[in-house]
Amino acid sequence: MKITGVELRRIAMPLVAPFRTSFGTETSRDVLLVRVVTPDAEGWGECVAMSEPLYSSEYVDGAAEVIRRFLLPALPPNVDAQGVARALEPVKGHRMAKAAVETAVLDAQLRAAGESFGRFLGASRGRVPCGVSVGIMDSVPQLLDAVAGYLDEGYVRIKLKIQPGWDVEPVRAVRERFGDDVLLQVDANAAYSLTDARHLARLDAFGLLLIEQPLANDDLVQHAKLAPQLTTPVCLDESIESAEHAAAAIALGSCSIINVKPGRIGGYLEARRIHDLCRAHGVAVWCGGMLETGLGRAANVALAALPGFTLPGDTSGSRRYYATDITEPFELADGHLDVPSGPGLGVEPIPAVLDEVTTATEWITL
Ligand code: OSB
Ligand code: MG
Repeated sequence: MKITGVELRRIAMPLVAPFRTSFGTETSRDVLLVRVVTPDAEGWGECVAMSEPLYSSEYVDGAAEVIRRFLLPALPPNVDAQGVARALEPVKGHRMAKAAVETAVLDAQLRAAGESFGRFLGASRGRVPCGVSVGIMDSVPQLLDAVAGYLDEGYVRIKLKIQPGWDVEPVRAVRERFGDDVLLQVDANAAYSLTDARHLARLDAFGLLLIEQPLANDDLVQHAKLAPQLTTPVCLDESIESAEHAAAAIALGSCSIINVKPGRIGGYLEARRIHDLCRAHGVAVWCGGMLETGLGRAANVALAALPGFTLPGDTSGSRRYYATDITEPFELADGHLDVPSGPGLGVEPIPAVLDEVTTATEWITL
């Protein structure tokens, strides 16, 4: 496939409510979109890097810089999606930037071929069950109202963001109010250390599906020491940046579940490799999210439909984060989202909406 040029587009998407985690509070999402243009089709990739390097080392200005300065110049004149990672291999890290480029190339390739992401990746279902990630709140009553609203909307699983000082009490309150049948899990975004093991074991009483990333990003060994001290299964998010990390985590016993975020690990092809690896080892995977717009959401929903994704993902409806999405909104039906079936991502940006939220565009001729 010959790429004639690439547009880097920045959009500012206000959130319907502030989203607070152990690493910060977001009120607006600053998203970098990559649009690859070929003679036959165009393709979109959404970069999941956030404004600041607090979730991981990448951040959106840095991603734009590495894409324009190092990644696009490294692409050969003719490239398909499978060749992108190989061409970009000499550049270390920057997986979020690489994922955005690869996804845009894959989208263009699939649109030209008339094949959907779901079909290409190996989706085995037409719709996926949806969970929702619930931020840290100022008070427990406020949290209970938020959870009640999401359960009313049909979400089949609740994930509570936790941090020291906001863990056992909110979990207990949600269990007491909504009962033991609610699928419930927590996400610490690396806010604890191994010396907190006995405190974290207090969560064992609440029958959680999992605890996500309790310890630091680079601490596979310490997670392996923590896991046997908890009955709550340990799930890794930030720690897993590649299939190699996933293999190491499984071998070390650092986790028994993995949150697969294509953006974090370099793209959907690597995500499928992690899915296959985990499936072979009996390790459950689920599809995480990074507050994606409809473009990134479409691809995540397709991935979440693979057979090894046995737990509900953070694949919520568009309005969980955005009053107006840049694509037709994803809307829950019976707690599920449909996997788009059209070519490529199967969704398009709505030009007027896209223009309204655009803060900058840059055209790069290849
Ligand atoms: O740790 O899963 C995370 C959002 C931004 C950065 C990290 C995380 C999250 C979420 C929200 O939990 C997932 C989503 O709904 O998109
Ligand atoms: Mg997480």
